[in-house]
Amino acid sequence: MLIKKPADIPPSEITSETNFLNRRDFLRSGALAGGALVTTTAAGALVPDQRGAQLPGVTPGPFSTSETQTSYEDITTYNNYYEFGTNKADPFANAQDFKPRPWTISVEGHADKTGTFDFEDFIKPFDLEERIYRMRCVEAWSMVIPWVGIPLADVVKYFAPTSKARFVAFETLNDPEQMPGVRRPNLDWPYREGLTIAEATNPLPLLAVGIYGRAIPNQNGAPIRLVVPWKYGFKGIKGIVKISFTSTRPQTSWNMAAPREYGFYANVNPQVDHPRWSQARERRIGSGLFAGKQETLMFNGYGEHVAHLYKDLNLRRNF
Ligand SMILES: Nc1nc2c(c(=O)[nH]1)N[C@H]1C(S)=C(S)[C@@H](COP(=O)(O)O)O[C@H]1N2
Ligand SMILES: [Mo]
Repeated sequence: MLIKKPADIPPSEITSETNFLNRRDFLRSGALAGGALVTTTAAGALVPDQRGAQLPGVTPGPFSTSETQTSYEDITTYNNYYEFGTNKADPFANAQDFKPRPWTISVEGHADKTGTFDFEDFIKPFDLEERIYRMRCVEAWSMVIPWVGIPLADVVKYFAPTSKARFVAFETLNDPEQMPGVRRPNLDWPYREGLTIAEATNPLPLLAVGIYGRAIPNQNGAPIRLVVPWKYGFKGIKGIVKISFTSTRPQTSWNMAAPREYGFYANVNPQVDHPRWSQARERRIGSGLFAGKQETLMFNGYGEHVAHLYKDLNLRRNF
């Protein structure tokens, strides 16, 4: 065989974009030839239980940007995950021994289907897609990340919320044994987030289980985290253990911590500044110290897909 098996690719090579593109061509050609590695009709999501495992059955999803992808190294070493510390390097340093298996997710509230599911059973009904999304942190930096995940809209429809459900609430694991950050009152644990049902059933949000075609690292939210590309990064809750369908607006961690600074909507909006800094521009991580800043786009550039959700909302008051 001339082609390296993905398992033979050492992690050090993953940062190389050329290598990644070659690997993708390889995956595509495998799909075209009907190869065993990738089937075009995925047989349900599967995430092997090994660190950094190659994810099988990933198909390219819609909405991907062609912008230069942030390196694997930057994506996995510059993080926000307060359960593992408040500095950008802390999650990489402190999350290595975290155990993302066994893992259960409970689905609760106003829905036809509810219950507690093993992670494997939770993802199995869905297909794995790769979507390359622009991500914008409220701290005015950004990345371009090739996520692998299952569309949140499919998950919501599968659990069949009733007419009483107006919001979807998410919670992170709260485990002081494994998460040094939750031993301190930095935030009111567990970390919480929420979306309206209309936002959660929009085609863009993903429940991500991978990056760069591999199982998502602990510091990025293993085994499953939310990705909402038109909102600030803090909506992308990591290490999800609970999903609830609620009739009232759920509390969200950053809004609870500083309501004047972080609202429920948290839509990326260059015209509405954070009280302590401008949101007009952003620094693309990995673009070099002297690259300068680039303009932030309304809804992070995803307006054509989501602007209609907010047409009757005053975005200055509902930030
Ligand atoms: N549970 C939990 N999820 C979280 C956070 C956190 O502190 N705890 N930080 C958020 C913030 S502020 C950002 S910018 C993104 C960062 O995701 P990344 O580290 O994978 O880039 O995760 C979000 N999800
Ligand atoms: Mo953030």
